[in-house]
Amino acid sequence: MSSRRDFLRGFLGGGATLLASANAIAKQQEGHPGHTQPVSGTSSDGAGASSIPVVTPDIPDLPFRVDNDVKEFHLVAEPVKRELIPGRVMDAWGYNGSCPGPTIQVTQGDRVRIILDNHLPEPTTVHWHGFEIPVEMDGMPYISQKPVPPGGRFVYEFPVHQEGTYFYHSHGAMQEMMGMIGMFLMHPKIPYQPKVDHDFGIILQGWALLPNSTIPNTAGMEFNWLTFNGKAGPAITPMLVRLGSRVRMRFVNLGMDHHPIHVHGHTFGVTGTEAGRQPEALWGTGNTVLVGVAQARDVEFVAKNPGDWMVHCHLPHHMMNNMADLMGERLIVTSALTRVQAQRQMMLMRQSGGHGAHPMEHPPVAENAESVPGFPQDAFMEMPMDAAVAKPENYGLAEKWTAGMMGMMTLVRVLPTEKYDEIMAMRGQQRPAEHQHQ
Ligand SMILES: [Cu+2]
Repeated sequence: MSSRRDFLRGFLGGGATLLASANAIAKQQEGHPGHTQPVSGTSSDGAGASSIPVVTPDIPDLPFRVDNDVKEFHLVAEPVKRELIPGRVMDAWGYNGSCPGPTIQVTQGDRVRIILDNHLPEPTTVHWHGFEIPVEMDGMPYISQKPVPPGGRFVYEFPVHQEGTYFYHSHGAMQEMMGMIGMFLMHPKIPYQPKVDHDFGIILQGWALLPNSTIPNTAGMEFNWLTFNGKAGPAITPMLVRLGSRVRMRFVNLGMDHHPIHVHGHTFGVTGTEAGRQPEALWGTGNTVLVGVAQARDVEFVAKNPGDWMVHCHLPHHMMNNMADLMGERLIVTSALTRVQAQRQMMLMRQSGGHGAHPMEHPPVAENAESVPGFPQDAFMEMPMDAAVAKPENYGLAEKWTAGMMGMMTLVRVLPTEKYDEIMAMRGQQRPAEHQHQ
């Protein structure tokens, strides 16, 4: 395993690093990039008066300006390039250069204005999923408003009286499948109890992306790329938390499949749905939560067990990249693959899956492997690409960790304080352009 110095050189592009100054930056950014202030805090009773901002890994927040007590956001619907894993770029649609769209964070009681500009080649609208707002603001094309033409603008404005994990999306079915969704987080006026130390949001999506195409087949039913916040494992940025802290994770699903999201090493309560906070009596206990289409689920737990713990969809085919390639091969080859065929399968995956730029590597297989019915299964899918996804949040993970990460798989890294601070310092040092494989 490389030393920290080597690692830093890797992602900073060489040169010495000044951890001292990085520490200072990280102190400000700790836990929530893009925010240095709590998002609410209207009451004056000091600690306990505000919620911490939610971190949506690999997705930026949408900035706003305040105009006479109205929080005004500017949302631009447009085509977006999204790199699922290094080397595999998708032509999706989204908002403000991001797919999923940027995260909107407001506080219960806010009045919100969202100026929508349509830079798509066809009409669109934005629906505010589950919002209790006047029907003219509901974003239903032809029903509650005229579709916004290409180059057109529509201004949504409404008071927010709810709280919880919400989202916005186009109400065109195909546009939804092109990625047009974003999180809309309503922080409660009075913070939830018990307070959490870390708060994360993840959008679950599935894509039918044929090996020779960069454009998702929005009518297809064979979903071969499965993403958290528009990234597939191992390119998804892990969630970093302090050992002993209380953690909330919010999951939102918009796609054609339901996703049972499983957290390793911890037991959680389901504290919220797509309609806000649940009464404590309903939280229950679990380690897997089914997030159905159009649903949101918040889970909370105390990160009491140190280590790098998996957070993933438990549908086996959602723990893979490039399902279509595999299915193509398996349809042609009805019996077990020979070693030669397996090698071809691996080549195919490398070509279409972004592994082409990385050295071919696979785990050892037995000498008689091809005579064993069923071989291969996972052997040629597990290809490490640690260097390609190196970033502070991945620092210190086991060598070849990336070989075990595909599809809807990421980590919650429960770190002792020193280690947490060290990585946050590295992150503070890193320039944004090098951070995102966007
Ligand atoms: Cu799934």
